[in-house]
Amino acid sequence: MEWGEPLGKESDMNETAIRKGYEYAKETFAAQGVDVDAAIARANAIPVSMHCWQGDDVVGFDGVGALTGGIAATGNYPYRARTPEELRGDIDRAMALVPGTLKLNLHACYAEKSRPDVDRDAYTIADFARWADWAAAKGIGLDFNPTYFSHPKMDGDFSLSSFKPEVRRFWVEHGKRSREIALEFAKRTGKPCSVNFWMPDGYKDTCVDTVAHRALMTESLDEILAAPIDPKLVPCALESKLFGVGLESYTVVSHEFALGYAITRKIAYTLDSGHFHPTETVSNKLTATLQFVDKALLHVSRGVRWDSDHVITWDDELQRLMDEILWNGLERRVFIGLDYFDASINRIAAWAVGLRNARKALLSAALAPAGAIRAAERDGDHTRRLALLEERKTLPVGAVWDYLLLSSGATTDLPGEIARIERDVLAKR
Ligand code: RNT
Ligand code: ZN
Repeated sequence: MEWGEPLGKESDMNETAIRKGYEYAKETFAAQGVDVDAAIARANAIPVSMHCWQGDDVVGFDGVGALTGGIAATGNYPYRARTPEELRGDIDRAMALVPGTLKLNLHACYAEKSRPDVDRDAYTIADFARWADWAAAKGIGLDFNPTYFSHPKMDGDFSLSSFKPEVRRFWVEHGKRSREIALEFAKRTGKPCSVNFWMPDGYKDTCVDTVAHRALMTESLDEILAAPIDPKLVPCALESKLFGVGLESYTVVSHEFALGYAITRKIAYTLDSGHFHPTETVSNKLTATLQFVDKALLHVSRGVRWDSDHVITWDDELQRLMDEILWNGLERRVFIGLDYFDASINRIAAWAVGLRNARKALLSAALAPAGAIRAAERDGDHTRRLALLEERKTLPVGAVWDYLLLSSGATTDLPGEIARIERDVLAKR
């Protein structure tokens, strides 16, 4: 066989080799005091919320066309999902490629309107009935996001903090409806439904009254959150951002604003990996903020220069983030969602690669001999701590991962499976 020749898809030999690898890994990890099966169970139980918007370049179905708000999906790979049926089909296909517990993170612009004249300020569960039925049938939970972009009622890029009262009114109502819809989702799926508030509000150039918009934003958010809706069923979160494209100089909901608001209003803080200065990392911020907020929501993403939304790879930061969650037992206080959009590659592959990386990093965190590494730190033995951290990187995580794929029916041949889906399904669009 030539080097690089494709392997047969999940052949018997492959399966035998994977099982052998798993046995080897089990012994290797046991020698480190780690129970592989317990680690798999722990990593699999943590829900990862799949963002619906990777499938159609954040276009949605409530009919507004161009993407605004300082975010952009670049690339023109064919086969974008154009209808709710195509999008749900693609989500099903991507989910089938990923092991472990998943949720779907839905944006309000993915409404399937129950009547043609209903707008975002008046949406109800009726406008999302098909999504609720779909999720309930699959037995998965939903998360929700009001959509404060790509809409004629935006005042430029301002929404909740616009100087125009009628603009604020419309968007405040949208926020209220979003919490009501989320409550219905939670009831129908039997699982909590988070609501993430992200508003692009900001200026391209120097803002000279930086207080006014922030005061309005606070007032609008307070009004949205006034209705008593059980935060256990509908945890609300506020997402900060450093800047947007075309909004480089001033962002109303900056890091300090969002963290301060979340602490004082007792809601969750959303940390998006792409929303900070390039040398800042969300993994470094998580336990710092969790001293003061009860819950955090993650938008796991990958910033590259000025784009905050590249497909997540299994890099050091992703691993560090998952280590922080598992090593500190924060599974119930941190909601993990993904947030990226790449229109330059097969969109189902973009989903699957990122979701698999999130799960892989969770598995690696669960498999790591964290107790031994921490003991070294407690003993003040920083040499041993560093050596153990480096040794950990070459433990046979890959062998356990392959076994997890095999035993959960997620493919061990992702490129082959993607090519098959593209040929048999997508190319017929
Ligand atoms: C934008 C924010 C926001 C969006 C999604 C579509 O910078 O990250 O979370 O990406 O809501
Ligand atoms: Zn985000």
